Amino acid sequence: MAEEKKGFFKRLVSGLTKTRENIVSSIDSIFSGYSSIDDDFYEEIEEILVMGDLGINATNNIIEDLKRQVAEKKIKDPQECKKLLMDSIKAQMAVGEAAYEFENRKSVVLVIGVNGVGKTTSVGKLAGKLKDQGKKVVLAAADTFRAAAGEQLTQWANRAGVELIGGQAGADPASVVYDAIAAAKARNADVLLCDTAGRLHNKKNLMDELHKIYRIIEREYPEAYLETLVVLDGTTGQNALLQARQFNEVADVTGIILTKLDGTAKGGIAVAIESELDIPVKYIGVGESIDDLQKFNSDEFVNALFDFKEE
Ligand SMILES: Nc1nc2c(ncn2[C@@H]2O[C@H](COP(=O)(O)OP(=O)(O)OP(=O)(O)O)[C@@H](O)[C@H]2O)c(=O)[nH]1
Ligand SMILES: [Mg+2]
Repeated sequence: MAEEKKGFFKRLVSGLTKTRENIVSSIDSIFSGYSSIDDDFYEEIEEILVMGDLGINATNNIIEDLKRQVAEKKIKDPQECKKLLMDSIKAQMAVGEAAYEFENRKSVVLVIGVNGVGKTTSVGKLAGKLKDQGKKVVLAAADTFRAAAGEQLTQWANRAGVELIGGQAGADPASVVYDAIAAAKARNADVLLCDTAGRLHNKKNLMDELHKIYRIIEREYPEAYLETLVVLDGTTGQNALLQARQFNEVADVTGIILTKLDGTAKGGIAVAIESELDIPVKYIGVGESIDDLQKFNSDEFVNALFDFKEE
């Protein structure tokens, strides 16, 4: 377990290389380039954070926090601001254990998101993780829109060693969820993970589909703890934020899975999502294999981003 974590941290550090080059190296040059802390210094940091996709809210908070601490601690050396800045981002993004309540309850996890962001892959990875924790997991292949989707999820189910309930291509996704709930109850499953289709033509369509699924869950499995995770592609920057906002309008989103942090220059979006929408990033993906998904840990994330090694 410790080994696995260490491996993940390494992948995170390397995955965030482009984001680091995009944000951190510019910030570093400001810390070392300025000899005193003045308005220009703050303005330059502010600009980099905004350009680095951290969003206005988070940036303002970080700058305010920095100014307050500099005043309180009477800091004179710009270099000392780095640690303060990191701590400020960490604090803003901290996710408490309560965010993972569904892992310890009888729960239904609905995984939604636009096409290609990594829903099916994330469902597969999450199934593997929960299975490793000794949980009984059932997967619902509720993406009946794409013919190959069921096959793709079946492979993940096999890899993770969990059961899958599917439907014919073109079948009603809500009916697949209905069948999967029956199976989850019959087998006394802990977590029912539902993969959904990313290709719903418009907002009305998506809303109708989701509401139908929610109705089935409420009616058939009211005792289950309901978690709705939106999957966002970390390479899409501001677009990901827009998607999260849109899904939040049609569903009661409880968390984000941010994928493809390996190789994006736009990893700063993780900070923006949290502060602009007040929805926690609960999991991050840094690759395509089953171990490449972990709970989001703000300390780890910011340390990896700044390539900072804890003593
Ligand atoms: N590098 C990288 N690739 C990922 C990650 N997560 C998913 N992918 C890849 O992204 C592609 C799309 O993933 P899927 O899981 O099929 O995405 P989806 O949202 O289910 O797509 P649709 O069902 O078509 O809407 C696949 O090639 C995955 O291997 C990640 O964290 N890192
Ligand atoms: Mg899919």
